[in-house]
Amino acid sequence: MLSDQFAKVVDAAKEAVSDGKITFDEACRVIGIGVLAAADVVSKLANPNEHYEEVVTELEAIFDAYIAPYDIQPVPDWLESRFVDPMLRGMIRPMVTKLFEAIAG
Ligand SMILES: [Ca+2]
Repeated sequence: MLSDQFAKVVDAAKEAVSDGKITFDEACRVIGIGVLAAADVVSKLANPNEHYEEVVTELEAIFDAYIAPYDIQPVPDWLESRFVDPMLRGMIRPMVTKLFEAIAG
């Protein structure tokens, strides 16, 4: 399972929400750490392209579990649920795609 290798991303997400709120900077930081962790995982896989969906799914699951439920400060709720959450979540797949292009070829 790749999920063990994303433990540091879960830790970063938990730390960001430990005060009961998450700032936009914290959300971006967690996503950045997630992509770095993915780069580390992908670079160690023998057949990385077989694990593309798994990597995307892991990162989206962490986003859904730890970032989406919290109010991102200072974004108003209506804007967050309609725009900011989908935008941040939507960044994950293209970032992982670029990562695979760069590492897996
Ligand atoms: Ca916080």
